[in-house]
This record gives sequence, C-alpha cells and structure tokens, in this order.
Amino acid sequence: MTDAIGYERVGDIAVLKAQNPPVNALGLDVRQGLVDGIERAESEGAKAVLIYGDGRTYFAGADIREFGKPPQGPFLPDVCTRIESSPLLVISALHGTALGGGLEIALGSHYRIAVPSARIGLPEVLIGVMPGAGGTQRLPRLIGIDASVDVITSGRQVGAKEALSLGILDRVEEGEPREIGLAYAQELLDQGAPRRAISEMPAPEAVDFDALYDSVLKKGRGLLAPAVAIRGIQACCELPFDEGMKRERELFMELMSTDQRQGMIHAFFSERAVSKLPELKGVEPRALNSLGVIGGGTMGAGIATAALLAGLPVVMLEMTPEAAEAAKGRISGNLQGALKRGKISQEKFDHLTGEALTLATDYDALSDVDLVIEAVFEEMGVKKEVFGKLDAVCKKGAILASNTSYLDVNEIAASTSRPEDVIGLHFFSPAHVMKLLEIVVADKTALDVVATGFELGKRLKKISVRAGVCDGFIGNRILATYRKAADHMVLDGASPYQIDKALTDFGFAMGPFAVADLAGLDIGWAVRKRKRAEGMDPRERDSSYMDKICEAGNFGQKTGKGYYVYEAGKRGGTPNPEVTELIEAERAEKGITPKEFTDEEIVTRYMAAMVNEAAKVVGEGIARRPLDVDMTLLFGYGFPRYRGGPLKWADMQGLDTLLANIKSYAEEDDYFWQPAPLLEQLVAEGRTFDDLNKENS
Ligand code: 3H9
Repeated sequence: MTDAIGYERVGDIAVLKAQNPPVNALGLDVRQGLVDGIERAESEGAKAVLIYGDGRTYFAGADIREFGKPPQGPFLPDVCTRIESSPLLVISALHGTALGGGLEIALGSHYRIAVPSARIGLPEVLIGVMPGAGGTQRLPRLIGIDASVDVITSGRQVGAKEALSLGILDRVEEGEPREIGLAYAQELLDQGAPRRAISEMPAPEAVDFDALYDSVLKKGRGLLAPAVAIRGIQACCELPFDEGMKRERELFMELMSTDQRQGMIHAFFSERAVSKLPELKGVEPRALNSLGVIGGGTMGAGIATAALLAGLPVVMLEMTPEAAEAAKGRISGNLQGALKRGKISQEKFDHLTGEALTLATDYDALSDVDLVIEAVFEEMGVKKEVFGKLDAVCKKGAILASNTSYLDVNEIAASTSRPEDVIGLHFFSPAHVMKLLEIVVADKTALDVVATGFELGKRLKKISVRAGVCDGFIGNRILATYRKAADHMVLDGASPYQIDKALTDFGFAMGPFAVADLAGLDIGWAVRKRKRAEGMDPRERDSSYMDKICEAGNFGQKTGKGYYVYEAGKRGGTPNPEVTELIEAERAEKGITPKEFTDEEIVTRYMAAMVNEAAKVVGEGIARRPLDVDMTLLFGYGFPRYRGGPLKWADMQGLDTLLANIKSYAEEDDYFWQPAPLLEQLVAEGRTFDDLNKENS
C-alpha cells in the first residue's frame, strides 16, 4: 500500500484514511492506495469499509497538477467502479470539501454521511473540464436531471444540509468524520443494510438535450465545459451504465485537450500564486486593526464598505459634516445590498453603520489608525496636501496609502518624511464588488508595508497584484494601449460596434467602446485635452470625433448617450448614428480610405497590442511575472477567464506568430507598434511567458 492511504481495522470495519495534504487530491498514490485498501479489506475478511480524509478535508478532487501529463493507472473512474463493485459495504464520511473526483469517490460508495459544515460539488467546469469519474452517470441516477444539471453546470459548492435534502447524502451528523463514519458503518452492518450501487439504479427519462445544450452554451458566454457536460448527462439517460461511462470519458478527454482547460487551470493556480511573492516569504505584515479612508465618493465609500464587511472598523474623513453624512449614505446604500442578499443580518448592518464607522472632518481623527487610504481628487497637488497632513498626524508605523490610478507614487511618498510607509492601493470601482487590487510598490516602500497591503487584500477577499510605479501601473497602462489600437482601427475603417461585437464574441465581458460609455466619456476627453495641451508626438495618431459628442454634453451611460444610445429601463444601448457620421467625416478630413476589417483581424490586432504592452510591463519589472498581468486583466478588465489571461493566451497562440504580426503592423505605424524587447527575447530563446512564471514564483 502507498502511504497516501492509511489502513486500520476496527472490528469488522476496514478504515481507509486519505493522507495527502493539503486537500487530499486524488493523485496516483491516493488512487492506488484506495484500490489496495479495498483489496486488502476484502482479503482480510472485513465486512465494511469506511473511507474518510485526514486533516482539513475529504478528497477535494483529482490532482489538477497531473492534468496535461500522460494519465497513469489506476484511473479514477475505475477506482470509483472498483469501490462500488466491492462485495463489502462501503461508507464514505465527508468533511471539508468533497469536490469533483472526491464526490465521485463518495458516489461510488454505498452510503454517504457528512458533518454539517461539509460542502460537496462537481466544480470541474470551473477548470474547463467536466466530471470524468462517473459524476455525470451516477449523480442523475441519484437526484434526477434538473438538480444534476444545476450542480454540474454551475460547479457550485452545495452545503451538507442541501445535499441531504437533494438525496446526495444519506445522513448529516456532528462529530469527527472517523467517529461518525464508524458508528454509521456499524449501524448499517447491524441492520444488515444492502449494498447500494448507484450504477444499478434506473437512469432518469431523457429530455430535449439539444435545447438544453444550446441554452447552457449560451449562458457560458463561450465557455464550452458546462455545455459538453450536458452531453454526459444525456449519455446517462440514453446509454447503459458502462457505455455511459465510456462516453463520459471521451467527452472529458475532449475537454482536457482544449486551450480552455489550459486557460482555466492557469487561472486557478495563478490566482493562488499572485499574492505569493518570493520577496515576501517570511516577512510579517504590520498590525492591521483599523482603517482610515479619506474621501467618501463612490470609490472611498466602496473601500470603506469592503473594509467594514471584512470586520475592520473605519474612520471616514470628509471635508464637511454634510459630505461625511453623504459618504455614510453611500456606505449604507452599499451595505443595504449585502443585507438584502442575506449576506449580513440587520444587527450586523446596524453595527457596521453604527459603532464600526466613525465620521470625521478633522485629520486628528486619523491619529490612531493602522492604515489610511486616500481616495481624493486625482491631482498631484491635492494628493501631496493630503499626505502632508497625514504625515503630521498619523502614528509612527502607520501605513499611508494612495488609491491613485496613475499618479507617481514615488513623488507622493517623497512629499512625506516617511516614504517607507507609503504605498499605492489601487482599488477598482465599485470597490466593494470588484475583485482586483493593485498594490503599487514605490522605490522606498518597506517590505512589511507591502506585506500589509497583501494582508489587507486577503482580508477584503481581493485578488492582490503587485505593481511597480509607472503611468497607469499594470492594468490602466495596458488598457490605454489596447484601447488606442481599437481607436486606430476605427479611423482605418472598423466601426466601434463591430469592434465591441468581435471582442465580446472573443469572450470579453464588454467591448472597449461600451466600457468607455460605462466609465464616462468625460474621462477620455479630459485625457485627450491634457495630452494635446502638453504637446503630442507628431507620430502619434489622434482622433477628435468623440470630442464633438462630449461637447454636446454626452458622456455615455450616465447621460443616456455616447457611443451608444441608452433608453431608461433597458439594458445595453443601440449604436449612436451621430458617432458613425462623425467618424466618416474625420476619415474624410484626414484623407483615410476606410478598409474592411474581419472580426478575426480586429481580435488579432487588439490582442497583439495588449500582449505587446503587457510584455513591456513585465520586461520593465512593473509586473513581476506574466501571471500578475494575467490576473490583473482577468479580475479588473473583464478578460475571459477561459483564455487564462493575455500572456497565457499569447503562449497558446505561439509567441513567434504574435511577434510576426506586431512587426507587420509596425510597417504601417512603427511609432505605436514597437515590439517589446522581452517578447523578442523570448522568441529568440524559444521560451514562453509561462517559463518566466515558473522561474519567478
Ligand atoms: C476532477 O476532480 C476531475 C474528475 O472529475 C475526473 C478525473 C478523471 N489538485 O485553494 P487553496 C492546492 S477536477 C491539486 O489555497 P482553500 C492549491 O493549489 C478537480 N492541487 O485552499 C493550494 O496549493 P498551494 C475538481 C490542489 O482552503 C492548496 O491545494 N476539484 C487541488 O482556499 C490549498 O488550496 C476542484 O476543482 C487539486 N484538485 O480551498 C477543487 N485543489 O498551497 C479545486 C487545491 O501550493 N480546489 N489544490 O497554493 C478548490 O476549489 C479549493 O482548493 C478548495 C480548498 C475548496 C479545495
């Protein structure tokens, strides 16, 4: 037997204990150990077998790190079948999370008991595959089609209570898994309970699976796995069990070979790796028991809301008592949302808007907080004034953070007497909803201040990404570039609507022009005016058609008109014909003969601009690793998760093809399309961005 499964005998019961920390993933040793354990129990004359997990959980699923490598037997579906076909009574006792292959082992068992805190599920679609060890064949036999479709296509975790009512569990009981499992097994033996093999139960009646497939595919916005899983459930209804298992395996292997699976698994591991920076190993964060927020607009109120929900008391500083009250109103409004969705109780709501939140108009109120985040007007002079005041009142060791989205954090830090305590914490609006947090590390920021930034991110349940100082940090800098590529395509002949459509078809949550309408066109307009006033490089392409839309007071969604026209009460907008006319006029004025762009060309150029700038961001050390860029785009910019992120996508396309595209675009416009030195280097050395991830994690 392998060490991954412990074996003991308690009377007639053979006990198999999974011991493969941290999550008892079903790697080769565990699978082999389970088979060996069942065989030993049978040969030693045990009457029942109890399977449970040591440590924090039952099996959390197949070992995802084995995916993409040649599979080695015993395979998981065979292990489940071996367990089920044992003449002994097999009982699984669940705690922690019984997910994916873990739940499939439990479904191969004849009886299932769990502790109340256990959660079960088939989350395979969330990593781009589908249940591949009988999940689509056994679950529908046990709980029917509707509930199976819900559990399998959502990948959600189901609590023990619900799982009991669905019929997935036979019993829920407080206690240690070993103890409750042993007692249950003994009880079943005493009763002479029969072996219950789910594979022998009748399959549910078939439904219109084609229609179900189509609707699930549509809902997945390009993600294939949930729809393909429907075909597995279909096989359960239409084929005998053994053939259904074969069909499931084929479908599983089909998904296993897709780029989507690679993208999703890259996202899974990267979202865990992103906050683990080699330089922070062993660095203790500073104390973090209270937070100050300066400025109670949408952003400041969102940050305060997130902090309150995470259990941190907040001091909210505003200019006047009226403004402070208005800030409190915004925070209460945000928390109302949480209250309505049942995330917090009325009592908690009262506490968070009561004693946990202090309103202030005097900087002295911040003298004792551990960390202050300013979210005031985005102007260097204003920021420096705020930091000067903070420097004067905050206690020694307090962390002074700016929520700036593009200003120079080094310059802000230099305006204080304690630059080592200054950091950028760039939240995304609405800050209590958006998952991304850019932690902007300035030249002199102390390591334990960086560690505290990550600690804050963890408590607020954010995906925290380390960024260096530059205009726009990681996300907004890359956004500015791919947005420009889209603008250039508009001047050259594509319409904003075709571009938005091509990119949402690619999987983005929204296209760049719909995003601009949402963010407010006044932002881009102000940037264009500033850049023109500062003097633009003559080689840089500029466009002014949207200025006219803005001059007429149209700033996008908030005014009802921008690239699109919005009607009250309707989701999304329709193309604004004025924009099309203005674009045509500008092309004529500039002497541009518009050309046709295919959707594919649009995506190729847009992505090339994104990847090229991302490679510059990594090459300059603004992002430590390619995966930091990937997670920024995924969690802050609506990049499709199933493509892994721009640099994972680039690896899968082939970096040489990408570089060749960039070089061909540079023949038209060598100012905008300067290839990133890092990209050229990787191509020359035959390496990938993922190689860099591995070398730097
Ligand atoms: C499957 O089962 C397919 C089958 O149907 C068919 C096969 C033929 N493998 O998340 P955490 C690591 S597909 C390998 O930080 P938490 C994780 O990377 C699988 N490693 O803890 C991390 O490592 P590190 C279906 C795994 O408490 C450490 O464990 N199952 C796996 O916040 C701790 O994880 C799933 O998709 C794995 N399966 O959350 C479940 N799982 O310390 C995926 C975790 O080096 N897992 N690791 O960073 C999860 O959802 C969460 O990890 C879990 C724990 C809820 C279990």
